[in-house]
Amino acid sequence: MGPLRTLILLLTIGFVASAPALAGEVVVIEMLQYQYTPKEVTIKPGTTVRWVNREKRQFHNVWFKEAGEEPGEYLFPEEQYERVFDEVGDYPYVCQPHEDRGMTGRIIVAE
Ligand SMILES: [Cu+2]
Repeated sequence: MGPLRTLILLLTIGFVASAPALAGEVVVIEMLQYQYTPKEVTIKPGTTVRWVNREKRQFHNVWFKEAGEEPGEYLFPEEQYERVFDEVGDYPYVCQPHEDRGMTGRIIVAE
C-alpha cells in the first residue's frame, strides 16, 4: 500500500470514528395507550429524542412543564416531535391533556 492510500485509509477511519459524535444518536419514544414508552430514558448529551404518536385516533403532546416551558403542540397519530438534549440534567415532562391519567415521562441526560 502506497503512502497516499495509507493516508486516505487513515482519513476514512478518522471520519467514520468521529461521525457518531457529529450526528448524534436518535432515541424513539412511542406514545400509545396514554403512555410514553419507554417512560424513562437515559441518554448521552447530543442525543436526539423523537416522540412518535402511535395511537389510532388520540392526540398527545410533550410538555416540559417543570422547566416552565410552553406546552408542546398536539401530535396527531403518526406525527412526531424531535428535540436534541445537549445539557446534562433531568428533564421530566408530561402530556398536557393526560397528565391526570399518569401520562408522564423523564429524560435523563448523563455523560
Ligand atoms: Cu396524552
